[in-house]
Amino acid sequence: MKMTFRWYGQEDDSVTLDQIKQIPGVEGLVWALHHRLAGEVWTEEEVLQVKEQADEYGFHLEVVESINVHEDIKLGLPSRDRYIENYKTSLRNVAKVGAKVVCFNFMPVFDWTRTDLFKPLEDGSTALFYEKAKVDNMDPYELIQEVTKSAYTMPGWEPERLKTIEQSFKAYEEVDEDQLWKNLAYFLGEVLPVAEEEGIKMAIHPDDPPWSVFHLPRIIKNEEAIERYLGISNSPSHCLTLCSGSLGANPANDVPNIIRRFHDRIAFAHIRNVRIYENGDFIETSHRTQDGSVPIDDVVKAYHENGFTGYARPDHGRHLWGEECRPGYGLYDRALGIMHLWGLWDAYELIKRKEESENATTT
Ligand code: CS2
Ligand code: MN
Repeated sequence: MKMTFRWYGQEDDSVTLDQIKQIPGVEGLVWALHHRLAGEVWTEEEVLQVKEQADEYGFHLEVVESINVHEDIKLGLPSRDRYIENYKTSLRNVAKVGAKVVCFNFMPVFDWTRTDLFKPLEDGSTALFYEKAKVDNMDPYELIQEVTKSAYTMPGWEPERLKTIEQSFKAYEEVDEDQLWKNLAYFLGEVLPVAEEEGIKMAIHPDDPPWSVFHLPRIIKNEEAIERYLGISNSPSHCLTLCSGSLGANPANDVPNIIRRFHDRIAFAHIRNVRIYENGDFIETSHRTQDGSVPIDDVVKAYHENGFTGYARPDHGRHLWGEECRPGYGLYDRALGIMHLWGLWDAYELIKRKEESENATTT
């Protein structure tokens, strides 16, 4: 397991590279050109700038999250080919700074959806919260206004995109899940050969939450969908980002089991916990199994027993000790999360070593 940490860049992240350097075992930054809109080319010059910053601290840039997919590609519009060409150019350019995994998602209109970015937990910290009744019953525009009234916005809810959101909703009236699958397959058919050439694994992130929101189609939701997804291509570049918190928001998803089944196609592991309530609400918690509904101890075990050598990151964290940060992306809880993941991993390593030496002495 190669540990990484998501960083939004010098201008946009409250967490500094000095701080990340002090978290044990972090070797690389999960990065992106966050100022680039979906569909735009990431230029060589810009990615080289990020490389310079990372080099100063000895971090690699092997994991990109995300090169976002333009809405026209998801909608299957004729203009998609232009954006796909730009995507290929971006892939070639990130390969120049050592990218080996590119995370992306295929969620219409929005990236992750929450109704409260700073919901208090009983311990006094705050965390990202999803209230099902609100998403089910509120007009998306009203909800966006309410959620983003703080200084922060959510990915996909940026002001420049909100202007076109009405149009996007209209366009999706013509696109059902089957059509979205076809558009995804078309996109992959184009980009996978380039990814292969460049030694990059394209790792799709599951939908968060893993169900339809605002009547938009969503397809990467469960084990069955992952199976269907992997069936699209045999390319070694055709891989997964396995997000325990996204899939884990639906109690029907047995996350450790999904990891055991698809481990050889998981290029990137997002590890975090969520606590699910009976009414369908959920809140993000500490990584510990006891604090949420996802058995993180067994998630790590599933990776460990399969000798997982891919990349991992702690994904989101709570906001602790008054930290001011991007929602879900503070320093403290993600650092605690990493230590928890290492603690589990090292314990499973120790058990394995002991078993091996016992076996060696008895045979
Ligand atoms: C996050 C996502 O929701 C999550 O679990 O990790 O925001 C993720 O960064 C993107 O959806 C990946 O494209
Ligand atoms: Mn994730």
